[in-house]
Amino acid sequence: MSNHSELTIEEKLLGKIAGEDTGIEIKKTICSICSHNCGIDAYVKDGIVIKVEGSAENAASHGTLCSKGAAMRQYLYHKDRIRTPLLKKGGRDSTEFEAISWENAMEIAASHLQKIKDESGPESVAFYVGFPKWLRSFVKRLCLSFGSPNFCTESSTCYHATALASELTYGYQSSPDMKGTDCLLLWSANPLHSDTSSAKGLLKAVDHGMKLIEVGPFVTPVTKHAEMHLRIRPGTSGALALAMANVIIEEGLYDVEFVNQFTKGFEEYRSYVREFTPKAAESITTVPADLIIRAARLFAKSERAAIKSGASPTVHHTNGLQNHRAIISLVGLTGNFDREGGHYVVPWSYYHAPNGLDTRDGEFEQARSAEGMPARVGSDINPIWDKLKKEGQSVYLPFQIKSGKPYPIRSVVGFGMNYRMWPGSDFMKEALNKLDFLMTADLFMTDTTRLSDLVLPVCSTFERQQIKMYPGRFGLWTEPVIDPIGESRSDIDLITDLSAALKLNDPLFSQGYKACVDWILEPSGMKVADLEQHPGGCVLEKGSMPPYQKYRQNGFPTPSGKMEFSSSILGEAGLEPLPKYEEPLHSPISTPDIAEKFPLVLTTGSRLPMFFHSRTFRLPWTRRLSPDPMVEINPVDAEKRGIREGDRVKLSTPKSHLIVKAHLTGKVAPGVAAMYHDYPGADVNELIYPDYRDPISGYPGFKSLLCEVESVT
Ligand SMILES: Nc1nc2c(c(=O)[nH]1)N[C@H]1C(S)=C(S)[C@@H](COP(=O)(O)OP(=O)(O)OC[C@H]3O[C@@H](n4cnc5c(=O)[nH]c(N)nc54)[C@H](O)[C@@H]3O)O[C@H]1N2
Ligand SMILES: Nc1nc2c(c(=O)[nH]1)N[C@H]1C(S)=C(S)[C@@H](COP(=O)(O)OP(=O)(O)OC[C@H]3O[C@@H](n4cnc5c(=O)[nH]c(N)nc54)[C@H](O)[C@@H]3O)O[C@H]1N2
Ligand code: SF4
Ligand SMILES: [Mo]
Repeated sequence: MSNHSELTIEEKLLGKIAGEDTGIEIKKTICSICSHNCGIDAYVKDGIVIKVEGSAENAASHGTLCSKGAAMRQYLYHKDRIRTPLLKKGGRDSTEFEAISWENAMEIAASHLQKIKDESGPESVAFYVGFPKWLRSFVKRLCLSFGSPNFCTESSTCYHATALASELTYGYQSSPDMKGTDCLLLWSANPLHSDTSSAKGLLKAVDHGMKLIEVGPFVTPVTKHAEMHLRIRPGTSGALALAMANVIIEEGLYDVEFVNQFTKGFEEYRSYVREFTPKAAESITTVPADLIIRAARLFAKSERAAIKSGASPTVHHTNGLQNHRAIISLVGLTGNFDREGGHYVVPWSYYHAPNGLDTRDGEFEQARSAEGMPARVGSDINPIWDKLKKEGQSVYLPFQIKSGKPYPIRSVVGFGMNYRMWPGSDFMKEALNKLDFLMTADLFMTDTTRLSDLVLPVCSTFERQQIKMYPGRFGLWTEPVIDPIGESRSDIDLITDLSAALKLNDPLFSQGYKACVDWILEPSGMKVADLEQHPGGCVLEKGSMPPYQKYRQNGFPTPSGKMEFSSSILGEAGLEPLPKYEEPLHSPISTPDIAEKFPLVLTTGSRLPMFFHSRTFRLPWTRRLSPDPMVEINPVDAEKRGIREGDRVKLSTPKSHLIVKAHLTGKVAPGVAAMYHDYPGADVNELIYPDYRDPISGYPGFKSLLCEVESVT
């Protein structure tokens, strides 16, 4: 590499070249715009980040940054960053705040929370964390030490239901092993938009001969690499999976030894899937029967096969949990569970990274047992969720705040809380407005912080310490690379200070973040100090990956000790034990009367590469890539309605409507409309009923409801 000695100092400064002469230093950190936490080389001069680049030594991101990460400086230094603690002046409807000190803020927070605790019990304070994952164990520990069972998170709408489906079926979660996998069923996942760090590996595997079957209503950047694309009607994954099972069983392509020895309920399942002939499934899913047959054969005849599903698109349906059980049952049926190149079970370690390390996250979170505390939010409605996930079902939070039943929730302490995440976000907003005390911590002033009585400014990864474990045995510890913006602080300092202000006497919190992390890591034999020696990250030497086929020794951690086609837990709860297919609550088949007025199937929130939920709309670089809120429809449907590209249209559901732009694209199938969530000024979640949800998981039906699009131009 050139040492740039031929350049003048002015040229070097212009090129932002690091060196003693330019005073530009390269400091190692990570991007926190999403939880992939790609490695970043921050070019820092005079305490200011002047450039960011992907950090080549990061084994997870390989030196790459996506469009959002590349705009990191706009995120860091945005004018919306909250610079001091803010106290609302005037009543709930006021939008005026006064700046106060941290000391004052902690006193105010503690006195309100203590008062509510004394009057109504600690359970009447709910603690909530939005998308941010890295601080969750700390907030949960705070919540339980305070005495409240109501720890709630954004996972009430994300990933946990796919995990729940897997736990009900296998007793644990698994993921594709991608070691010599011959066939990958990519079921509702668009890694080139949503999981860029895994995309490279996926395309490489395809180059090396792995066959890809894509399932999903959209044409995606992966489609051209796929052997076949099963373009289903949103919300019908279950019917497709059952039809694939039908073909696999009828043609004798299933793993007889595994099924006979290690599964429960196969006969009932076999007899149920007889209904789902490829022809029958074609009429439900719109996928041609011969394509279903070909996909089933390719998947089942492949030596090593796996299913990569998205974190949430299969479960964002009112029938999502059973649909997902039907999908993952195909893994066991074909004998691909817990084996090389199939699905691998690696217990989750610190921050949910499957890396073979033994850590005590669970113990840390449960500083105090929730046993004996009142029932968690939503547990009466979704007892299975409550039993297995052991956290409140956030989707039910606004209902309990509003009704005061079974007991009042009077305060919410929210970290990274965005009420626009909720189905019926207007309903959630009304609920928050009913609280006696709403306190939120965020980097930015948002629609939610603006509602709050007390707003606390937190900082980004560039300004804080953070441990990060990546799947694939790589980890790192960051030190701040710049001073915090304004008086913002790390969430962890806020949490530990609040704990002290509430006099919770937490012996670990009082020692600070690093000591807490060391405590969590202790069984692994690793310490923060080991990671500190490698600021760009290092391979985790400690621990070892578990063997395959653990079930042969230990059975499955389900009530029967087997993989359960027929779930004991669901059966005992009086629910349907088989992964039975039901139509979405609203669909052209289940509610033809509604479909008459709202004939299109609406799917919301499929990921766009330049946005991350609510986070990057405010960044000029990313916003410019998709400036206006738009609904995407197929040109065939547009033509029927006299709609042209860019027309202003009314997108309506039985609940409400929005005026947005029309984008005509073959990406969405005929009969389907798609809109991204969180768009400022056009919140699609206002079009969804707050109780439009799956009866078992409580998950919202974000991705299959009914709508109509009409021209208003
Ligand atoms: N850029 C970006 N990346 C993200 C996020 C983001 O906001 N922005 N969010 C992150 C989070 S929290 C999550 S949960 C993941 C989600 O990311 P993914 O799991 O990839 O989910 P989506 O992009 O919603 O949908 C992926 C594919 O699912 C299919 N699909 C859409 N609707 C349906 C349906 O009704 N049924 C079926 N069977 N398939 C459907 C479509 O073909 C779509 O291309 O992305 C993560 N990554
Ligand atoms: N219609 C529809 N709605 C959906 C979905 C959909 O597909 N369709 N997807 C659902 C899914 S899967 C998800 S994951 C949710 C997204 O859930 P949200 O929680 O809405 O996600 P974000 O908007 O990314 O983050 C919330 C807030 O966290 C703040 N934040 C960022 N980093 C930190 C931090 O380190 N500390 C603190 N205290 N705050 C921070 C951000 O500034 C932001 O205001 O949306 C759900 N809602
Ligand atoms: S926003 Fe992009 S660069 Fe940042 S962590 Fe996520 S994928 Fe990586
Ligand atoms: Mo999510």
